[in-house]
Amino acid sequence: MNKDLPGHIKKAFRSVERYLPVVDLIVELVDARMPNGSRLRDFVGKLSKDSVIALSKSDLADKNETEKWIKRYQSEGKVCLALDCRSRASVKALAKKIRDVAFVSKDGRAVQMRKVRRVMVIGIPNVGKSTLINSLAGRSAAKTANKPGVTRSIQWIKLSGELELLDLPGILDFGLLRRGEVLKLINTLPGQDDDTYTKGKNLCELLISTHNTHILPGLEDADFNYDTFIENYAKKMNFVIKGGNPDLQRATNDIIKRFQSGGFGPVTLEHAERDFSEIFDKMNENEGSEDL
Ligand SMILES: Nc1nc2c(ncn2[C@@H]2O[C@H](COP(=O)(O)OP(=O)(O)OP(=O)(O)O)[C@@H](O)[C@H]2O)c(=O)[nH]1
Ligand SMILES: [Mg+2]
Repeated sequence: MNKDLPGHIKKAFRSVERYLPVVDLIVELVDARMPNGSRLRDFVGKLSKDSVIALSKSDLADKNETEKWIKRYQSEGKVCLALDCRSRASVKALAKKIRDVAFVSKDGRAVQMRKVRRVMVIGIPNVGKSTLINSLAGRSAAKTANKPGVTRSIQWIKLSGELELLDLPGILDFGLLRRGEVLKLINTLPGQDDDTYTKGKNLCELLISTHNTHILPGLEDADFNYDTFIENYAKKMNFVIKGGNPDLQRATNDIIKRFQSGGFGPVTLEHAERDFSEIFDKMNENEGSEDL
């Protein structure tokens, strides 16, 4: 475990270890806009428990790509489904899967050994864990907000019947932290406003890599250059600073906010049929190229 991780994340790791023996099922929540890039694959893999992969924020992701991700995880033997965690109707399918997996033994017979079945929801910060739990429970039992690090303490939330869900703070492992610049695009790391230039540049490069160039004029240019692109965007939007120069910072923030809030329509930044590891690794090298 990284000794530099924030206290509540270290606590979350300890809680996973502590509660694992009494947990029957893990719901691994990943962001549908970047499924593998937001997945605690190694960590969850080592826990040796039945697990379901749920793709959160699928309302913000490209539906075709989400289908491909589901097929990919299913072909790897995983139970997987896509959700809008804010919608009770959307999480119903997950509630059914949880019951199927948690209450039916491997040979297909109903499990009766213990009455209460416990489910742990694991995922990176701000992926939608508490929102999902609230929708499953049908009430606002867990605190939520659109910033990473909202859940600080661990709590069991009782669902109707014999299910209990564990809401944990978000977890980040070494592999994901190494790709911090990529995670900032989906608003997962605290202190994200420090280098908007890098974020804007990375977002545009990923939009190009995933063939989302129709979103903004200039992205499709064969000799795409971020500095020229963002200057043109600021001019077009009439973002100016004193003296009449284009406001590049405002332009960058505007693009990032629009992407994060779904303002460009559904967009997926990682394709299931291609390995994005190299592209993501390179994103951290874009760091701090220019002062805005
Ligand atoms: N559009 C959309 N927004 C979602 C979805 N799930 C969660 N959100 C939003 O994402 C933000 C973060 O949700 P939380 O449930 O607090 O996330 P968390 O994983 O519990 O975050 P931490 O406790 O900080 O680790 C909130 O603004 C939610 O409304 C979803 O499926 N679609
Ligand atoms: Mg939470």
